Amino acid sequence: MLLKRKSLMVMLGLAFVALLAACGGGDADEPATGEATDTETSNVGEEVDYTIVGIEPGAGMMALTEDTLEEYDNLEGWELLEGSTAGMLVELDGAIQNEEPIVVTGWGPHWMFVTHDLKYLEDPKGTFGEPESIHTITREGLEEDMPEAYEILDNFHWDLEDMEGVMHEAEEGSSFEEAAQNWIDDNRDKVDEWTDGVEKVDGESIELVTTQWDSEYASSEMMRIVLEDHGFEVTVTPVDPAIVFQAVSSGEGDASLAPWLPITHGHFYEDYEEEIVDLGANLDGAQVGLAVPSYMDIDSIEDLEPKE
Ligand code: PBE
Repeated sequence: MLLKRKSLMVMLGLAFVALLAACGGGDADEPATGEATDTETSNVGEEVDYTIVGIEPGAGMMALTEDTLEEYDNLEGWELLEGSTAGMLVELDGAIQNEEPIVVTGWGPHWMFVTHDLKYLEDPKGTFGEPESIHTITREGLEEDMPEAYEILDNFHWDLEDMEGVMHEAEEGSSFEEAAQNWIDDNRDKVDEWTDGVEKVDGESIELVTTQWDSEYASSEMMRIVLEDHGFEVTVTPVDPAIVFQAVSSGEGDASLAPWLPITHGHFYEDYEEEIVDLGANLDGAQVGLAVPSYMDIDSIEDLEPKE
């Protein structure tokens, strides 16, 4: 289903490019002659129409990018395009195939950095922060109500390669469920460390709220299986980051593995800090920033020219 939608979007994108070429639009002709050395002398801002290709409007990264547009004087006149992660990835893919310049909201863990040769632009003002962590949060009272789940969630920590492994397998065509199950089978020792000594329960219901990015599908599916193996009935509900915090603070959701902190979801965290329990990092080394294909001759956000 997802694949089909993706290829339809690619086809639409190609049709659009073909149309542009047929109309003889000056811009569409450029990439044919566009060698790496050209980018040095030409104006990247102009070439990308002073536009950063963004994702879903509710993403933490979108707010960070808006802050970035305000913080950097050289980004005067730039715009951030709202859309979807799938749409951004199609644009990125198209640009790279034609060796055209493009500036996107990038993050990792994500396969975009594996399948494409990308680099983060340096961020001297630090609006995107340093590499951060993905945290586990729970509602108040979970520790008393469901000590077994609380303990497993509290023990849960895995490495970048673990999450990337699940994401990679899912990207290759497996469902997240299959990929997560395979990871669990291959990493029994790690899972045992989280669950050892924790009593099994008999069909208690627990709701995990999560966001709709692959990294969070990977962690939530994996934890769903681990908790189900421990006797829980698990519901996983994907929502916007703001709703993750709202749901856990109100007790509608029991826990979440999705908050990227301290930066990406920092403003939500600040709003709800008093009403949630933060169990700390479940993964270290997540990163967000503006990303460009490596063939582009710029290295820093400050290299992007203002709109005249
Ligand atoms: N992301 C991926 C999300 C969180 C996970 C960085 C695109 C965001 O809220 O920006």
